[in-house]
Amino acid sequence: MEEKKGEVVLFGTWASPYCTRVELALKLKGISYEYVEEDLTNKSELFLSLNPVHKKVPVLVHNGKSIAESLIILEYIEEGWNTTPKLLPEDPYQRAKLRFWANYYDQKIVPSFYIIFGSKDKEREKAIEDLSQLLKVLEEGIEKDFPGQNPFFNGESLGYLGIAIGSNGCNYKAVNEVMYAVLISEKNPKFLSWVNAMKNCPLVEETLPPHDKLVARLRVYLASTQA
Ligand SMILES: N[C@@H](CCC(=O)N[C@@H](CS)C(=O)NCC(=O)O)C(=O)O
Repeated sequence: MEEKKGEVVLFGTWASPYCTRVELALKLKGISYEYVEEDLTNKSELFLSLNPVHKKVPVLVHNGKSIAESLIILEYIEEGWNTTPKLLPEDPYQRAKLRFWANYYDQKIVPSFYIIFGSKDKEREKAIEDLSQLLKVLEEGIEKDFPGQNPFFNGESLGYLGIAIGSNGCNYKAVNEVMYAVLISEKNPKFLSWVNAMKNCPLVEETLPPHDKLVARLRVYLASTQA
């Protein structure tokens, strides 16, 4: 049930997994919001004034006040709306571990995708192998920190870590198609099964960018890295 907490506006761009994170959290909590598509090739003055430090989407504007950085926005939504479902569990240690792995994903896995896109031939093969090793660290770490649990969900519904990782990882088929390579493969069976389970959530399915549209967008991005 939505609490009446004023006006919420999300500045985003449709292909950005960081923006998908915020959309997932807002939808999960049942928070009404206005969406503004920002053209990153021609950023508006309004947008630049809302995120003058990083100049990146997503930016959430709540009652005229702006918040940037997707993981920080998730925490703001969790703390600002006392509605269920909760994105994080009660236990502080579990919360810290979930934040740790979300941070690991952003610091290690996401840059690895950029390296793969920007490389060629043998160098790209090596970068794909490096990604697999980083995913293995994630798989083992999560198994160790959350034995017998599914930390991507908080109870029945998608949680903070599922949002953080699923928003990006669930696009793996589009990435494979663009690269003519298998970036996420059976070499990382747990990761594959986690993202496939998240992809099956109706909310995730309706919020992720459409496959073909994303493939076309990623092809343009790939061409720009190889130019
Ligand atoms: N750490 C940021 C990353 C956001 C980000 O990289 N956004 C990209 C779109 S996917 C962006 O706005 N890029 C514009 C630019 O770099 O000029 C977050 O979690 O929100």
